Amino acid sequence: MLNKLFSPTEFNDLISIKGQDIKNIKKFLHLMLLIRKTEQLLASAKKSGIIRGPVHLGVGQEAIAVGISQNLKKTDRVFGGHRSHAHLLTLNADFYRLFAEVLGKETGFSKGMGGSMHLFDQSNGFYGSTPIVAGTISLAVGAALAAKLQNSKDIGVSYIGDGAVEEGVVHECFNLAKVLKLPVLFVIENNLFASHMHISLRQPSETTSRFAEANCMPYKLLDGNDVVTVFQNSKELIDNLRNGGGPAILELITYRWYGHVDWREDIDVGVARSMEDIKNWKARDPIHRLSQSMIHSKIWTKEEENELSNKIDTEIQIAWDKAMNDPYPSKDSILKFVYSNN
Ligand SMILES: Cc1ncc(C[n+]2csc(CCOP(=O)(O)OP(=O)(O)O)c2C)c(N)n1
Ligand SMILES: [Mg+2]
Repeated sequence: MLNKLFSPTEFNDLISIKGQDIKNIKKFLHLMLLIRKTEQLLASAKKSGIIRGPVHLGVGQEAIAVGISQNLKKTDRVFGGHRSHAHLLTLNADFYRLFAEVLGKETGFSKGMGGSMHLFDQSNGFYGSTPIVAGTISLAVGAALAAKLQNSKDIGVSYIGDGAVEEGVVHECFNLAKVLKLPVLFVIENNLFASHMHISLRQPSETTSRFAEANCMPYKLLDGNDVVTVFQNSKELIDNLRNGGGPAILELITYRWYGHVDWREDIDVGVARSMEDIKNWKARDPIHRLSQSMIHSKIWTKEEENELSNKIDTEIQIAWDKAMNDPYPSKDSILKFVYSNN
């Protein structure tokens, strides 16, 4: 199983959808496509210079946020990092406000003052992202503590990368969450790279969930490109969290198609990634695997997929044009929303 997980040529099987709610499966496909296309548009706008700030794209990793989020409530508290478009969009598919944010417009998720790496949408459960690697994990633990003290049954979710696990605060958080038995799910998106460096050059093992054992926590290590696997297994861990079972780690093996930042696919090539690897991992595309499985089970046709794809393209283009025409924040809003004397 483990070898298979890391071998790009061996893990492109169809996804098992037998016994699943078809409505859910269609929703997974819709959301993953929407997130993919939103990020692809960001990639091309970055390439053409319209977007000024950096964008860290998670194309190829969509199944993780989509699978987990179907088990979340709006009152749960989700925290992300520098690569968090999917974490937010799966809770609130308002790609228009993401476009506006990335373009620095006042209609954006953070009123145009945060950009791609400072996203915030509390009413839908997204409590924030920051570019500081592992910068929000302690906030997720704090939010889980609050939820526990409020007897609310809400949970905290912390999305971190395999690189973030190398930050000391992560281990303090694992420890504290366990000792206080907090309802927090630590999701490790292991895409095998931190910036340009492969995990084998940074850690003694290619997996990170071994730290769950050190902290006596339940954990699962799974194929992050299989949305149904992610959905089912996160459900099990989340149900346990809500019932007072204490924190858990979910490590998901995946791969990002673009380089560390912005639109270049090959920015990491020559450092540690080969074009061959990228090609093989693309064969493990979480969207294609799901749509193929749906077509195979006759709950979906290629025509329906094309129709959905065209519909999303149109919606995204309309949203992008609207965001492009939106105003920038006024100067006095800087004093109102960035600095506060409150
Ligand atoms: C505290 C801190 N150290 C270093 C950086 C520079 N940096 C930005 S992203 C990144 C790699 C993060 O890798 P990982 O956690 O695996 O996330 P991924 O980029 O793979 O999604 C680094 C080192 C930073 N932003 N913050
Ligand atoms: Mg990584």
